[in-house]
Amino acid sequence: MILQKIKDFFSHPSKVQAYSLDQLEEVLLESDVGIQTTQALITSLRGKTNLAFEDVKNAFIQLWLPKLSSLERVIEPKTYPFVIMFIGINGSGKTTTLAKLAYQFKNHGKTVLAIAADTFRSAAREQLSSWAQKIGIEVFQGQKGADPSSVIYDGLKWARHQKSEVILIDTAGRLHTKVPLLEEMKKMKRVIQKVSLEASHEIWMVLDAHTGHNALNQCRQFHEALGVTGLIVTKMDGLAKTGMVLTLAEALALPIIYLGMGEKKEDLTPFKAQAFLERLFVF
Ligand SMILES: Nc1nc2c(ncn2[C@@H]2O[C@H](COP(=O)(O)OP(=O)(O)OP(=O)(O)O)[C@@H](O)[C@H]2O)c(=O)[nH]1
Ligand SMILES: [Mg+2]
Repeated sequence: MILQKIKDFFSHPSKVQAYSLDQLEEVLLESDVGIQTTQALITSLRGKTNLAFEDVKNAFIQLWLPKLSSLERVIEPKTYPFVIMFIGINGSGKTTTLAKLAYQFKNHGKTVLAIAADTFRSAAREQLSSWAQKIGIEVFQGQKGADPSSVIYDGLKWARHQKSEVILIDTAGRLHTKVPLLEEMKKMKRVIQKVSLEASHEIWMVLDAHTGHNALNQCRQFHEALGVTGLIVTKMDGLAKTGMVLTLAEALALPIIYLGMGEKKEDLTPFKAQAFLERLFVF
């Protein structure tokens, strides 16, 4: 996808014959792969004769594989309860991802409780309830307009009472630039830490793959405020600018846990570096 320009470059016979590394360098820069990647690729390709598209593809994958592989993370909790709070900007796919994950844990025989801490958007609680019904999990609902931290507090107490193994917390979408909303989330995190002392806590940021360049800013600010423990990139089934995953990997090196591949409950796949990189070259 982001590498369409490289493919085009090699699909013009005249260009291939007359190709030069300088021209390829120009194309790489236009393809949005970044200066560092471009320079590393050009260095690794120097001296090769009859350069073809496959050579660039293989060099690109070799270059990125070690870094991206180090960001894979398998979710097999060793201790329960396992608490995950989902955060991100509006419409990134938090609620849908929560539902998909609930479905996976449920299929592994775990008891799952979803806490509806998005008390802001009017249809949010109904959306989560409708998913929960489909999947067959319980939802802890707060009052509409309630303080999300207090909903989390009550929800976690309820989870303890119910002996829930996996607790998934849905939160309202918010911009990374809105300081009061970031402060609100910090408070939510403090509540989780306080109430579930013995549990493992995760904060997963859900990002839409179409976000483009702004993704880095978003991630950085959420991470600074909260200490994000993992990323989920959604809407990978569309024609996404997946290049932003590379930018994030380079700049922040946060684990990438799952990729969202559609709107159905089954459409969540663990992030695998090799498959991800191969996919960048499918047009
Ligand atoms: N194609 C596709 N659509 C997705 C994916 N994940 C979520 N969506 C869609 O994106 C839209 C927004 O998803 P939500 O889960 O409501 O997003 P959210 O982050 O909870 O939104 P807010 O609560 O309003 O901030 C919905 O129409 C989802 O069906 C995905 O992986 N692929
Ligand atoms: Mg939502």
